[in-house]
Amino acid sequence: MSETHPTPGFSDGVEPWVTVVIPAYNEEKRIGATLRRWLEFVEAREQDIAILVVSDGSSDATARIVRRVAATNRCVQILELPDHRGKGAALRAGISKATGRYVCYTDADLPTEPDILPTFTTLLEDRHAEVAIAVRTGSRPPLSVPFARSAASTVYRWLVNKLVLPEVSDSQCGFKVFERRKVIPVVGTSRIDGFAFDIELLRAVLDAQLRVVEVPVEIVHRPGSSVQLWRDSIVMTRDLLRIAAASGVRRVRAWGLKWANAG
Ligand SMILES: Nc1nc2c(ncn2[C@@H]2O[C@H](COP(=O)(O)OP(=O)(O)OP(=O)(O)O)[C@@H](O)[C@H]2O)c(=O)[nH]1
Ligand SMILES: [Mg+2]
Repeated sequence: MSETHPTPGFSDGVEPWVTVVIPAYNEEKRIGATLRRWLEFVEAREQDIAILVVSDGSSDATARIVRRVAATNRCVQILELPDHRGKGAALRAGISKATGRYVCYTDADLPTEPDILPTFTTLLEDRHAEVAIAVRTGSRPPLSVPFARSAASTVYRWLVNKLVLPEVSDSQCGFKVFERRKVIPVVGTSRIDGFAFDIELLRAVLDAQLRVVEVPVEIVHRPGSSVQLWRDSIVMTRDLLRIAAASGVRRVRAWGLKWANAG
């Protein structure tokens, strides 16, 4: 598609404006269309944008599809990890390879149109913030989303807010942008391999006194979710409790230190 387009990021050392990291596990049905939309956006922009898809042992055609797109679009690259460890592990690996001023990470099912990206970077600049996260607006999920799935999502969102992230109204929306240099050290401290990666990262970002801004976004629901309700709910709840416990321990330690120094 864009042999003549400047080559952001990957092949010739040009630093992109943003690296977009897309975790993708068995996404053969969705990743092709998503990359097409991103490439349309990239071609319409002056700034260089690099797109890095991270597949960790997908057993379908995901990697083949992305490799084919990457062969003719130098702004696209795939990172193939041998072991299947989860979305968080894939994001951590992808983000560590990102270059440029900003990193955006978003889902392979294109939860929102790419052209929302400049709104996020402008907001980061205007508000002197380091992280901008999409938060789902109050619109009800479509009927195609099973009731049990949307109920589990609502309960989980509430638990996250009460236990770990009172400052954030929606940690799980699949579109986030951050200042790479400021946030990379925080990403380096994260440990969660699964879907709760976002929660751990946002808690650590806030604990590091970095600023998070929220951007209300209308999300598009597409069929083909990678979430397995029971299995993933159990793992996500376990990870949430781990993050809550670790954050509690850190807070108690900080109080202890403050108290000892005051005495
Ligand atoms: N690399 C990698 N990506 C994953 C893994 N699990 C999920 N993902 C990706 O994480 C993103 C979010 O997954 P979705 O299936 O859209 O789940 P969701 O957005 O939380 O929920 P939905 O509302 O059902 O879309 C997608 O890009 C998935 O391909 C994994 O184990 N490895
Ligand atoms: Mg999704």
